[in-house]
Amino acid sequence: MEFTGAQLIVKLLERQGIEIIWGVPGGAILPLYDALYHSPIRHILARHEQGAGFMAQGMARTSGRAAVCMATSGPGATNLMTALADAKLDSIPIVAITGQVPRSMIGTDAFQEVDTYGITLPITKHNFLVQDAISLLTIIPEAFRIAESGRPGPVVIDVPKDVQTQTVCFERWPEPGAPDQAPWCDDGRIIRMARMIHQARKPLFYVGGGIIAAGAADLVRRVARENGVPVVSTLMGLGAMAHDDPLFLGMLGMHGTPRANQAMSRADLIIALGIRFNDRTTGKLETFCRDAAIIHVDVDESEINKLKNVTLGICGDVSAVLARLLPLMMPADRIGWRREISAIKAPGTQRADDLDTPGHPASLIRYIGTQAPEDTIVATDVGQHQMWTAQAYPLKHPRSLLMSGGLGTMGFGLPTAIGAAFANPGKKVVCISGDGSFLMNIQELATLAENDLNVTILLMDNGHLGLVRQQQELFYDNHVFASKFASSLDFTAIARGFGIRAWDAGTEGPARPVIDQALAFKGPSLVRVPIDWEINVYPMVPPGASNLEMILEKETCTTP
Ligand SMILES: Cc1ncc(C[n+]2csc(CCOP(=O)(O)OP(=O)(O)O)c2C)c(N)n1
Ligand SMILES: [Mg+2]
Repeated sequence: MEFTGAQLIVKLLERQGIEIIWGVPGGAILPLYDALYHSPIRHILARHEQGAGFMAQGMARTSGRAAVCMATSGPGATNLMTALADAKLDSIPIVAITGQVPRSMIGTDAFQEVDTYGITLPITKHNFLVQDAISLLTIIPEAFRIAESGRPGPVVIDVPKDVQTQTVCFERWPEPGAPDQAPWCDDGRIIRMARMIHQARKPLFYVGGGIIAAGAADLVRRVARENGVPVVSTLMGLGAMAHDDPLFLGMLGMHGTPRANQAMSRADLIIALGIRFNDRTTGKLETFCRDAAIIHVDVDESEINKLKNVTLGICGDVSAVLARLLPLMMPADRIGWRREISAIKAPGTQRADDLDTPGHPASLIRYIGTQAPEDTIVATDVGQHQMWTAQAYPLKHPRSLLMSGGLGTMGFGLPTAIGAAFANPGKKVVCISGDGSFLMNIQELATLAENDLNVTILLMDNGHLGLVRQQQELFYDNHVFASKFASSLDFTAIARGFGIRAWDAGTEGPARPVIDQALAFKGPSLVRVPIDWEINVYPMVPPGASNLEMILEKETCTTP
């Protein structure tokens, strides 16, 4: 068989089962675009490569499978970086294909040349600079294998233009790339894990994004129920437990529930599943769960004992580990421990108040969650609106909340929601954004409109970079600086300019009926919701403080 490098890439992607690619073309990747012209793979034109990267994330985060984005060399590749770094920190499988200047021009500062391989080394799970078209036969399946194996992550394939046009002969197609078997741990460790749980008086599950990635949410629910063990979650683990499960104590950490943070400090055994002891969840690490024994299960061996020394480390697929643990669990209700947690005082009251105050953003977000279909997918941006969503959205299912956890990327929401809508055509997708974040990828409204996707944007407009203003108020003597927008934008007019249905909950009546209308609308829509700029997200653990030093409301605020 005789193929060009570009044709090879496209055929190998087809054989891999790829149906959609998001990207923006340019000179160094035009041979590949020309090969795509002849392929059944759909190409979706984003308006910025970062948008394309996050659209691929929207598919990967909701499906668990690697999704593909493309960019040209130089500025196309550099525009992709934020989405790649974001995927790296949140362990999302992405395969990004970038064009590169011809091999003979590499290192000459040629037009639109950047060292994509060098730049992406620290922000990808792996990267390739393709030296010869024939090697694509191994590199393309290998990229998918790496992206999806063990702890998932982004992989870059940088393809010089002359490699795309190079013709090669070969005999056989390789097998599509598939994830490796997860590492296997011996029975002894699982038995020891079961024994430690049985012997503990106050055990607590601490679950993270690894549970979602491993498809282990049902198993966590079953093991917890079987043995009466309460559960706390990281931001990335939200959805693993239903929000109203009696065993679920909510999110822990910086904006977590006081009950979750207090329970963590009282537990005598922490069973950490698919988490990485990130500072936003642990607070000051030295004081985090100081008196508890810790079991840590993770598919990535390098996470075990990385930040916190643990009593028992188990490297393996958390789903397989829980499936082996389940038959060893003895029924228990742990009524004493659960009563102790329920009796924890004060805690959580701030959030309950917020939910009961009709104009409070948390209450509006809870309302959206009760009105939207149960299988709705929610993507947020980064800021106060994100934290209110994490605290208040009534989640029932894994993979239904999409957030930039590790990198905290403003601009994540809209393109990720678009990718999720492509991947889940029957479902409603809601994007909860802020007036700061939304502007960071607003150009993707064009992609949204022309593809007529069922995405409703709730734009929480407080005229501020709210979470920054909040930190300035609490920790910098209220020096509100560079976080208030001097001008206010007519977001509904802007949305309409892109061809999107838009309502203004400020001028068109109370927010709830307007939200109802937008949710009922099938297609791209936006509701601007004015938010009182003075409202802060509480509770809040000051950066660097212990999780027990939560600020519950304004009056009690302290400087770290
Ligand atoms: C790309 C990027 N730049 C800067 C920041 C720092 N940052 C975190 S939250 C935030 C404010 C977000 O404002 P907005 O989207 O309006 O949300 P709000 O907090 O007002 O709800 C900023 C600037 C970031 N997270 N990402
Ligand atoms: Mg804002």
